[in-house]
Amino acid sequence: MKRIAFLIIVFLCTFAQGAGADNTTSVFQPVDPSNYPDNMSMVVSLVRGGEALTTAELGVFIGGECRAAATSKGGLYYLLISGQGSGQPMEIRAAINGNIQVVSNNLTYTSDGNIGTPWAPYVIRIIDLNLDGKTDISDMIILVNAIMAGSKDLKYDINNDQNVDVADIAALVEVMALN
Ligand SMILES: [Ca+2]
Ligand SMILES: [Ca+2]
Repeated sequence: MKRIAFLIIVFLCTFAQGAGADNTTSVFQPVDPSNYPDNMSMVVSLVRGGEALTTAELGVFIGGECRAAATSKGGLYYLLISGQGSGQPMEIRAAINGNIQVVSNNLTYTSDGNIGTPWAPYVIRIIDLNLDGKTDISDMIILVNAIMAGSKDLKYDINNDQNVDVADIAALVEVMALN
């Protein structure tokens, strides 16, 4: 059953990434998949400020090489990642408004593996409080000011624990440290 689910998702990823100019990515240029024997699928939802971010481009990198790239289809990013074997760390980069940043570096490649499905996508939260396409010190200043002002607005809940407090500063430091 798991295998069938994997094949369905691979099909969806292939379909979503299919030919046609409007489906191609412009920032990230993935390798030719025929150079690699294995596949892994990922279905990602990007969330920024509590809303789906559908205008980005996502790239999956292993050893500095782009192994998959996608624009959003129906609000989700379908990635079919080329690889060989399992165990390599993956870095996911997002291009937002012309800026490229690392948004995840804690996932591992698994041959025939799958992370996220169309019905339960893997959620990556983009922390960008001033919506300038970057996660940097400007966002930290906004966050610190919001916490000092006692804001309870969950757009400042960086660590997603439903509270706005100093723990969110530490969480933002971790996000900033990715880049
Ligand atoms: Ca920002
Ligand atoms: Ca929090």
